Amino acid sequence: MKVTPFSPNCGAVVSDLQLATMNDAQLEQLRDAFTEHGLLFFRDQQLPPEEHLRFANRFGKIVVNKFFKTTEESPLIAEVRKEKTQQTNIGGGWHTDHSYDDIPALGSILVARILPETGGNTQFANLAAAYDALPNTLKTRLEGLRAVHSNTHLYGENGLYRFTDLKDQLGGMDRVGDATHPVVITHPQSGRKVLYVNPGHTIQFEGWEFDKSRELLDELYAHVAQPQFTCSFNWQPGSVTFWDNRCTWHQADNDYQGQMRLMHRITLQGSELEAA
Ligand SMILES: O=C(O)CCC(=O)C(=O)O
Ligand SMILES: [Fe+2]
Repeated sequence: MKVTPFSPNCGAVVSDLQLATMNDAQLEQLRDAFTEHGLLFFRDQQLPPEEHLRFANRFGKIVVNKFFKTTEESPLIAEVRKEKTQQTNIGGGWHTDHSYDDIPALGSILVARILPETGGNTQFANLAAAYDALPNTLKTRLEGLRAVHSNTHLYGENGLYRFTDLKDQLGGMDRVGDATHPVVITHPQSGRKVLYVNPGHTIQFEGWEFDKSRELLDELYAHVAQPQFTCSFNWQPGSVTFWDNRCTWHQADNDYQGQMRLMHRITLQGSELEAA
């Protein structure tokens, strides 16, 4: 198995490995690569739903998303679907999955099922690298802060998604809720300091006025979204990505109107996040 950086600060490509048939030693190597990079890309995989599930179960414990439809094949696999006729896509803005849970997801394993001819890339950002590059004054300001993460503004009764053509694809309107997490966490595996806020779910710093929060969050978001911390993955049939939700953001390009795109996602359970 070979692990090659995808871009200087964002992701790595794992080659010479079939996820479906890897042995236990390879799985351990894969864990190390996942800890080091937080974002792994795989090409030319044979990973039908039952093998997708088996890989997820070998790596960790599966956790089911509260809002997405699941696949016909398994209630443990979420469907990230955009029909030809739909305008809105799932995950079209920068976010990290499940940060609104008290115990956010460890990571997500996304498998391409139906792809548009071109477009439909997924972009990623590295929040450990972004934290390291913050000016010291800003690092000091973030010390000890906690932030509120929510899903109500997206999936609640009056949430953004309810006013789009995704609404019939989403359930769980009554399962919305918030959680608070440290703004700078120590990553449970790598031990690196990570900036843990994201545009999709973080609504404000705990105990701060909304406007003051907004100002600092926007400054942090602009910092993270810079090219040196981000990358864009072009899907091909057989592509798989596996990202760590504690140290990355992602967003799906919505640049293929009139074409269909279908992905299968399995999310893995994480652990409580500790302040750095
Ligand atoms: O469709 C994609 O590329 C990613 C969508 C997304 O946000 C997710 O699967 O968590
Ligand atoms: Fe997502």
